[in-house]
Amino acid sequence: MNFTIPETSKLRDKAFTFGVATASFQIEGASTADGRCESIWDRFCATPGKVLNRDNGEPACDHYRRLEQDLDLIKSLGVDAYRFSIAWPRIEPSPNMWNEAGFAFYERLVDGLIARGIKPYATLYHWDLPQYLEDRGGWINRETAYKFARYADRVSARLGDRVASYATFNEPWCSAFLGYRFGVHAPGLKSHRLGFQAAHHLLLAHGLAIPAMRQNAPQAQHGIVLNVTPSYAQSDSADDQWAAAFADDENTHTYLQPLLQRRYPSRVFDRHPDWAPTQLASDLAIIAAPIDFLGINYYTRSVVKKASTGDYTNVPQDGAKTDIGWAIYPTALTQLLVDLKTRYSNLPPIFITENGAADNTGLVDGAVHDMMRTDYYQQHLNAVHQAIEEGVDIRGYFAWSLMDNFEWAEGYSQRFGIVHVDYQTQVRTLKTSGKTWQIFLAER
Ligand code: IFM
Repeated sequence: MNFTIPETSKLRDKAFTFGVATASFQIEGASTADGRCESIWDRFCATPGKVLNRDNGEPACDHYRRLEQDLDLIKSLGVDAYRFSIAWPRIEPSPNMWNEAGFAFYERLVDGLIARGIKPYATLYHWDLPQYLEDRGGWINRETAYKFARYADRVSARLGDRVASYATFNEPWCSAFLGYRFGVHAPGLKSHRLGFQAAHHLLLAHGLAIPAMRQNAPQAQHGIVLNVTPSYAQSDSADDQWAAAFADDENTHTYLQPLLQRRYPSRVFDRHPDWAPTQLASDLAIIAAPIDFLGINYYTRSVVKKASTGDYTNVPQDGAKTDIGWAIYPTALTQLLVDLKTRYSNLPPIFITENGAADNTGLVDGAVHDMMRTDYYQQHLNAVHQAIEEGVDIRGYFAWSLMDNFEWAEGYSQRFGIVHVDYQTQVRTLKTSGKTWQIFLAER
């Protein structure tokens, strides 16, 4: 099989970056190796009732110990870049203690990629906060933003321009809202107020970190990655239209407006003044530090209607869904990208930093025929192609994920990989989707 992409598409251009993505906690395992400290996800997994089947980050894909083999696997795909995250608990396992073994692991990873002709795309924070920081309030504590900036400085000073692209945060919406507002991710707190306060401190941490990162790695690109699930109104009624606009402000523009326009969307805090975060007058200017790219993670859309109590509710959707229950709706990706370009005159170049499907098709006779996932990629590549045709500056696309891994509160029950992982034997098997990527990438 191969993906069908128009001959003249920019996606066929070698300047367009294709890659695969992972995150530290989801693949590394080795949670006590070489001085790594406990993270909020280790604690959350150990708390009964939080993670399906009480799964945890051990051994995950045992990537920490299988680094060389996994680097060869990435190479075999023919990708231009590999997007990974760095575990803060390996780098600073206790306050102000900078762990040589932690740096050495990521140095081997980065150098191993470069030796194989693959560009390293590093994310500094993909949800694994050191537990000792959570014990002091985590992202509710303003101090954590300054601690992050120091950590980002150390890492970028060490890895420098060997890393082609640095993202401060992956999906601050998830860290703040799933972690502190809805309680379904670590650390499991449930308060609107705390959710927005955590969001503010994550954004502040991003803005505080960027100048030093730029100084340490002047040739690298610096940015941030947001997850966006665009909201569609269930009907044309003014109420439902309002609900969709409110939901987008709450979930997307609460993050994007401070980053690009130095302000929060008024619709949310006018309606809920008690949700507004405590901030200093200078914070928004710090948050809006110029960035070189914006990463967009896209999986699905939502449909909403005005709620009789509260603001809006999600409406169940008909039609095709992935195995995790998320609607397959590629048109929303094109519309989102075009909408961002229209709304934000200073929108930086976009990278689709994650896109993919949970498809739990199993191994049969040594093969995984994950046709739903393969088709999902085809449809979303078409959607990206269409957005480029409509004038959006998109520079790259990363498939989530390189391999099956720990899917947070869903444990190991949901498989997102283009490579199958047998968690008992740690054998990796390229799926049909992975083979399709391989053929497409080789033929560009
Ligand atoms: O697995 C996650 C990843 O960590 C962040 N983005 C969404 C993926 C699928 O849920």
